[in-house]
Amino acid sequence: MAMLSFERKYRVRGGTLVGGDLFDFWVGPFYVGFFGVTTVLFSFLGTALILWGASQGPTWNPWQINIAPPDLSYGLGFAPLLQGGLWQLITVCALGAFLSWALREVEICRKLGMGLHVPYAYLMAVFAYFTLVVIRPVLMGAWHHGFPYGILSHLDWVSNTGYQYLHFHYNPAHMIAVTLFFTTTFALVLHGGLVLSSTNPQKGQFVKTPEHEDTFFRDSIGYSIGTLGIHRLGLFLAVAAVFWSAVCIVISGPFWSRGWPEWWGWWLNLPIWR
Ligand code: UQ2
Repeated sequence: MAMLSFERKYRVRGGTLVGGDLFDFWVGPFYVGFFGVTTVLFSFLGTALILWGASQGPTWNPWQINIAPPDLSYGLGFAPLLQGGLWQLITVCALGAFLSWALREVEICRKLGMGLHVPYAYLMAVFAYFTLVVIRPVLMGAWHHGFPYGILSHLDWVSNTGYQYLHFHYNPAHMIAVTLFFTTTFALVLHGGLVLSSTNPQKGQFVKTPEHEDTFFRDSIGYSIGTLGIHRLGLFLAVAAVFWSAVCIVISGPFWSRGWPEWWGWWLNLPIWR
């Protein structure tokens, strides 16, 4: 079915969570909805605050612009605008925009009668950001522990935070997260390669069936996970990678404040080695 005739049939009112019919319309190709409006408002306000913060700083070099969280002494209280208050407002705008975007996705899913897999997957990324800038700072008692908003400054934060725990690769949750990220790319290269190899034939050749795809993996490794299964696996791997990333940072500080190599003492001290 041509895209336009499909859209004529399915671009109908209803499915909204908030606002009823009020914002139930499209602008060009984009669905608006109540949460489209809040997404735009939060992102414009957040971007304006970043630009104003940059104008109060020492540089317009895009790599070096930095909007830092408050000093440790402000704890979990409000800080003056140029002492981290901007960072706090920008964080609120970012979370407002991310949550609005997720809810706009939910409304679109509901309109189309689809499952909510995409918004839930997206929300896992929002949860990882929330962990970095809210959950961990709250557990550690100061907004100071959030990461700074800047291209190079956030990289410095990641590096410094890692070295604070001596060697982050010894963090067991980090190990799980990294393994899941690599496994995600492995699954995607298998899937992308398999689909292209069977559905994009040379001139004069025919498109192959899913049985060809199954048979390739049965012949080569004795097992095929199936055409639906590979997508379940991909969603699981990607969501789990992000989840364990959030775990690996939230345990660093609130639940383990020494070097991560030392955490493995429990293994070295097992009585079986004596
Ligand atoms: C598969 C299948 C697909 C696929 C892929 C596989 C026909 C189009 C890639 C193979 C995947 C397997 C065996 C799982 C590998 C496990 C991990 C943890 C990476 O069988 O069905 O459908 O795209």
